[in-house]
Parts: sequence; structure tokens; C-alpha cells
Amino acid sequence: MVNVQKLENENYGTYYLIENKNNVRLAVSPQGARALDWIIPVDGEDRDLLVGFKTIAEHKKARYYAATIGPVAGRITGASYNIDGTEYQTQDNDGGNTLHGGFEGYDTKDWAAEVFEEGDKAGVIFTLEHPDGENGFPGNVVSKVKYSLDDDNNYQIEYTATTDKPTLYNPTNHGYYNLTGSPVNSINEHTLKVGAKQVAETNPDVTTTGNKVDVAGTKFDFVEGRKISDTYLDDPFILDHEQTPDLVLTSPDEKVRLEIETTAPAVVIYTTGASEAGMQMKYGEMADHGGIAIEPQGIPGTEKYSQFGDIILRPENPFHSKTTYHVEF
Ligand code: FUC
Repeated sequence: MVNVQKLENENYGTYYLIENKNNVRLAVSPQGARALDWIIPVDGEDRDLLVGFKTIAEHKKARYYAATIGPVAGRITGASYNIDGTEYQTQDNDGGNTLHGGFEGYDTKDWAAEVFEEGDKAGVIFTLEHPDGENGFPGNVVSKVKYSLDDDNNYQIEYTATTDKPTLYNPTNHGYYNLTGSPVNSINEHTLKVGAKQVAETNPDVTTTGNKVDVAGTKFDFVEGRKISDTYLDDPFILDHEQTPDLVLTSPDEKVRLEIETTAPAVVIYTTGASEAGMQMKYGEMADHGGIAIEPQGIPGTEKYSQFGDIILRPENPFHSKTTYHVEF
């Protein structure tokens, strides 16, 4: 039995608490269609697997923590792109590029919320109507993000979208994780396994070059699974989808195993570093390397490089993608 409650408190404002029979609790907010907490009981003690802030006000300021990123996650090189011969300009909010939808990306929006129950799962559907042309993205786009939980400890996010004009669409959830339950501890002793034999090569400004590079023999080789250690990442891993799940993250004490399965072509993995260290988070000060962001999405730069696929959303072909975050504990 999964239970959903609409609640309100000083820190979070209005939020929704989704709870299953195993006492797994997922809190989500209409602000940014964002996950706030994902708490599991490990040996009778609560562990929150999501790195984040105490208040929604801090979340709004920092923007991306477990929020829905859109309409285009990652960087649009040169803050411009072309669809069917028409050139569009997006906002430069990152050294000449557009990062995570620009200054007013989906994470900054207040989404409409609706509770649902469906078979063995329940949760919240967030809806956003994006007006034609806003921030350089054409089309009246209706985006839906459906958060759910079931009694098998699957936390799932499903994305759907429609448009009335061709537009770019490549959303993600920008959750940062730390399976010790607090980013006061670094992620170094976590084990990471990623079903990706290639990464998309990046430039110094983290835009993609268009090249796919084999991970074998590089710091990006997590195919067999290894400790993250001092490997800092901000890179798109191109998923093979040959094995299930696509990604596994295991806590240092091996009591928590996060298994991610996605229909998205890639996962951007970003580990926090010096720029986040010292920030006051829910459970204390963020350590250097205190969180790992795991962002399932199309490969950043796909609008420029056809070898990466296609992220054009067209009226005749609605968007759908799904990511399941399964936790074993
Ligand atoms: C990831 C990275 C970016 C950025 C952001 C907060 O998506 O690709 O570099 O720092 O997270």
C-alpha cells in the first residue's frame, strides 16, 4: 500500500509525502517538480539518500538539486541551435552557452500538482505549460513529470510532453546522492558501476565535442564497478542498455544499493567538488566530493551532433521517457 499525503511546513511549504509499506518515504515539491527527501530505514535508522537543503528557499537559490531540468538538460553550445533551417537563440547563462534551460529553466517554475493512484503504485503528477518561444524554445509545450513509489521500493520518474511546434526537449532529474545518508561524508568509498563502454568527449567548458570515446583504460571505466575514490566527473556516459540495471551505486557499508534503469540514451554523472564543499546542507556541511549527481538524459549536444541521436520533439511524436530508481537495503 502506497500512501500519498499533501502536507505543508515552514521549510518546504506545500509538499507531498509518498510512503510505502516498507517505510520508504519520498517527499516531492511542486517547486521545480523536485524531489526533496528519499528516506529509507536501514537497521532501524533513517537514511536520506538525496543530498539537498533544509528549505525550499535554499533550493530555489541553488536551483538544480533533485529538480526537473528542462526543457534541455546540459549545455547548448553557443546558446543557439537550428531546427529545420530556423535558428533559435537561447539564454547565455554559462560562459556563452545555455545551461539547464537558461535562467528560467523548468527547475525555477512552480508546477501544478495532482495526486494519483494506479495499481500498486501511487504518487504525484506535475504539469507545466511552457509558452511558445519562452527563453528561445518554440512551441506550446505541455510537460508532465510523474513521480511514483511502489511497495518493491521502486521510485520512478516518468516524463511525457507534447508540443504544437518542433522544439528541443531533453529533460532530466538532477538528483545528487550520497548513500551514507549525509554529504558530510565523501562519496569516495561508494562503488559505482555504469553500463557504458563509451563517454561523450567534452571541451574545457564541458560542452561536448561530438566524439564518442571508449572508456577502456580511462578514468571513465566503471563497466565492472569500482570505488569512485578520487575520480571527479562531469561527463555524459553513453548507456549500452545491454545489462540491467544501467547503473548501480553501493554505499561504503554495502547496506544500500541503488539500481537505476532508464530509457534515456545517456547518463550525465557529476560529482561535487570544491565549489560545493562547505555548503550548509540538510544534515551538515557538504564534504569535498560529498555528492554524486546522476542525470539520465539524451547526450548533451545532440541538437548539433546527429551521431548522438535526436532531441527534437515534434507535434506528431510526443515525448516519453522513464527512469526507475530501485533501492535494496
Ligand atoms: C551538471 C553538470 C554541470 C553543472 C551542473 C550543476 O549537470 O554537467 O557542469 O555544474 O550539473
